[in-house]
Amino acid sequence: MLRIAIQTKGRLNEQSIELLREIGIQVDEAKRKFLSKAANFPIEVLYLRDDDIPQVVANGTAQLGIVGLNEVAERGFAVDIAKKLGFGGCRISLAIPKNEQYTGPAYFNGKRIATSYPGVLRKWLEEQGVQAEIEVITGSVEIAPAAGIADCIFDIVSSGGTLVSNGLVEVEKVFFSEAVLIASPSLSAEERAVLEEILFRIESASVSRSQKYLMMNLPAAALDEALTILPALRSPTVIPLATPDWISLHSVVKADELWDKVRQLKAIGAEGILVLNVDKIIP
Ligand code: PRT
Ligand code: ZN
Repeated sequence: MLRIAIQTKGRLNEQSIELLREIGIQVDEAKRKFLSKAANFPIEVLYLRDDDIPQVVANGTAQLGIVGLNEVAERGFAVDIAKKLGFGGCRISLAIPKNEQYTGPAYFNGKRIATSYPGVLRKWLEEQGVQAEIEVITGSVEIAPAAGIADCIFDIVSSGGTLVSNGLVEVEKVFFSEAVLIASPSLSAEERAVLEEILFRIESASVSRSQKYLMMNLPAAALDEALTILPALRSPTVIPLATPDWISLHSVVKADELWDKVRQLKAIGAEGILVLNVDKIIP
């Protein structure tokens, strides 16, 4: 039985559960406790604070985990990054009071910087050859300059709204993060096989999220042109209609090309175009 550690509550909790659901791992949320077994997959879900997830995966208490890359980098435990998951995107940035003149990394010489990410910050300061004082605080880092605890901050930014409302300006984007699936470096062959199955399912789910299923009626004479517009997985499905000289055409298109394709298909006479979400694409 494999164990996957996810965040109990917070920004990554819902999307972690949603991802598990999407790949067919059902966790009964009503019965959520410290540890809960999936109904239909050989896996147990361990709920933890995100700070603790890299450690339990590194020491093998859980074989897998879903956590922000920022936590993995900060904690420094030996874990494998099995997959970037495309949600929880953010960056860790240096920000200074908005009335200050920023002159480049040397600005931070002799400054006191408040952060919950001393490890990532220390590494950057060393790379830049900057001598600064790090004030480690957990939570509400953005109020540190106004409170006189520090001169500037190194904190997570996503929309940037929190910085603006605290009179701060982002001056260095140091570390880019998103949620990742992490794995213990010492998985057994059996555990590795379950991980491979999970990776395969995540890949299928992400491919299907980026695709749309299109159905339309089309004059049969326009088929050749339609085929140049719609390169499907192999080839579009063509079904004769009761109306003579008309066909029904089914195809899969990339979601970001949908409107362009629809416009081109309408131009060659397509009617009654239906667009459906794709649940899974199994290559
Ligand atoms: O309780 P637990 O320890 O598990 O949770 P936590 O409070 O430590 O973390 P949580 O739930 O806030 O965030 C979990 C993870 O989400 C982080 O480790 C990041 O990988 C990711 N993430 C993505 C973010 C943000 N976006 C984010 N905007 N984490 C925090 N923030 C905070 C940031 O600290 C700042 O206070 O949001 C504020 C800035 O947001 P903007 O949009 O105003 O720039
Ligand atoms: Zn945390």
